[in-house]
Amino acid sequence: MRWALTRLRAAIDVTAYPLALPGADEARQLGSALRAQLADYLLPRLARLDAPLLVVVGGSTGAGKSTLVNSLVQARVSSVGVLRPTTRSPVLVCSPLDAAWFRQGELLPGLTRTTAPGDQPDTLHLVTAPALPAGLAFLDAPDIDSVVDANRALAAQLLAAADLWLFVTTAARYADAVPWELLHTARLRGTAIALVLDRVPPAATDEVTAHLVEMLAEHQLGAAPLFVLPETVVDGQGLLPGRLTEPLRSWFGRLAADSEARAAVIRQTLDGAVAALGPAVDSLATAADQQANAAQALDERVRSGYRGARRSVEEALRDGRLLRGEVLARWQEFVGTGELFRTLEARVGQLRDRLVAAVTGRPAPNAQLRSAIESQLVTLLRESAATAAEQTAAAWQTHPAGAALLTSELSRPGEDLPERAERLVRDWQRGVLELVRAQGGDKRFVARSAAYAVNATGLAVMIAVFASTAFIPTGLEVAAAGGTTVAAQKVLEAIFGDQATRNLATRARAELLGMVDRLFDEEAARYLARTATAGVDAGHGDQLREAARLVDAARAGAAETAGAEAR
Ligand SMILES: Nc1nc2c(ncn2[C@@H]2O[C@H](COP(=O)(O)OP(=O)(O)OP(=O)(O)O)[C@@H](O)[C@H]2O)c(=O)[nH]1
Ligand SMILES: [Mg+2]
Repeated sequence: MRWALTRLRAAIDVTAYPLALPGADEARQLGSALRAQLADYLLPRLARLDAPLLVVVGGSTGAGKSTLVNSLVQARVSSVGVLRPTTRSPVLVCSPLDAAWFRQGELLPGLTRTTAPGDQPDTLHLVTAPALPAGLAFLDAPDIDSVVDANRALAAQLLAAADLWLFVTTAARYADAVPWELLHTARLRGTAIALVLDRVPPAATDEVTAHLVEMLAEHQLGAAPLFVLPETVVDGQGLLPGRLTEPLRSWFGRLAADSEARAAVIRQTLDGAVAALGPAVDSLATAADQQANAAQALDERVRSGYRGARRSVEEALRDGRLLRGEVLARWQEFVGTGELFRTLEARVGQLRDRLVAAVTGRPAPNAQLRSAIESQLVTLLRESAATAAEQTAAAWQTHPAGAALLTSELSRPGEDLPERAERLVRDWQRGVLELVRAQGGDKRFVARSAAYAVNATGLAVMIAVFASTAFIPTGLEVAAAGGTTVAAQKVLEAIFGDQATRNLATRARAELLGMVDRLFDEEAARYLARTATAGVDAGHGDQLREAARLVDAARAGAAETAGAEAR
């Protein structure tokens, strides 16, 4: 069983609920409460079933808890005060014979043992009381309904470490909601509970007691022992008169004397606490699954946003949009005047030779066309990246976890995107020229082997990429631009009519799209890093369920062994 619980604790430890989903806060709180209970109580208790029974005295603010503990052990071990709340740092009082166990710090290991009273919530003031029999200890806890947050949290943590809850409330406060919520939880969990109705005005005793008994029955707590203490005057030491606390003291005395009765109380609370782990861990697992699903959904929105960007680049390459404006003008300039080409024959080989010839000795238009292509492409990439960043941000904004992770810089392209896009295009252009040069061995292709020829062909290939379907810019500014355009178009037609150019263009296009993919992957990675660093793991839900299943199996095994022993 301890092994199964240790494993469960590890599974709870590694599971985080970082995404801002409804229920995540609750899961975080439940997770840390369970972790605390395993460390504070379940593991040390299972390791030492014979350790003293710990009675945690909890209840309403100012109900007289500290006074009661002092009176039960016949010493002023815990401060009593008129200012609420008085008890901020818990006080544990035990027999000197049990002091070593509590000092050792197996139980409630997170609390530093002190030998003097303090007001730090992370300390445990240890006191011994010779009047207290061995085998039984009291822990005076802060108020469970405190106005001080730390008090409430600590009180809940201490109650989860109790073998027995001694609930103290008063005639004035017994109907308050908070104690009943805690009592309800305790009952569901099977925790051993006893109650003290303190400071009851004698005249109201019957009425108040009857009402409380009714409420206990309603909450299925009718079996819990109830002690009613009338309002009284405390003595000079601040202790209650002995005859009033006598029934309570003798009840605890009997429990201390009877090791079997004590073991039964411990077993009841322990079994209940272990059994309650299952449903609690189940709800953690559900929350963990929701985290994983949300992380996946957010990532999918990112991928879909950048798939859209990739598509828009592909489309722009396909629909000839890039062949307009500056690129077209430079292309026309590049291929020369209409004069030259009007006389061209349609034969491709000749045309190519003419093209090369036309370009030879005319480096300026060459460079201009190349930079026109570059700036067109860079603009396209920047626009597509900007749209993707914006659309992904919008998609995240509508998701609660996404909205929480979103930052304004995510909704814009990466800061260095412009440079990366420029580098990409230049690299690609260089790559296209390489490709052409590599074909240089094929004399058919670069007849003159001059750098100009490579450049000219390379640029023609790039242009071909911009019009990569059977598309020729027919109707596109043809009429307007007149002869020059017609010539340029003829060259295009010729280029497209040429299988070798088409093959090169296909390769160049694939290369460009591959580079664009990597560029957008890097852009998307900024988003994906957000969900990745959040630390959600899709396996955590199943790990939790598996760990809970092992705890259940260990419980069933333990029950069977106990049954066999009983027979
Ligand atoms: N007259 C009278 N006063 C009591 C009785 N019980 C407690 N008091 C006083 O009520 C005040 C609060 O008592 P505490 O014992 O400090 O109450 P507490 O529940 O420990 O309070 P917190 O730790 O602040 O939650 C003190 O002034 C006590 O002396 C009682 O039965 N009769
Ligand atoms: Mg107190």
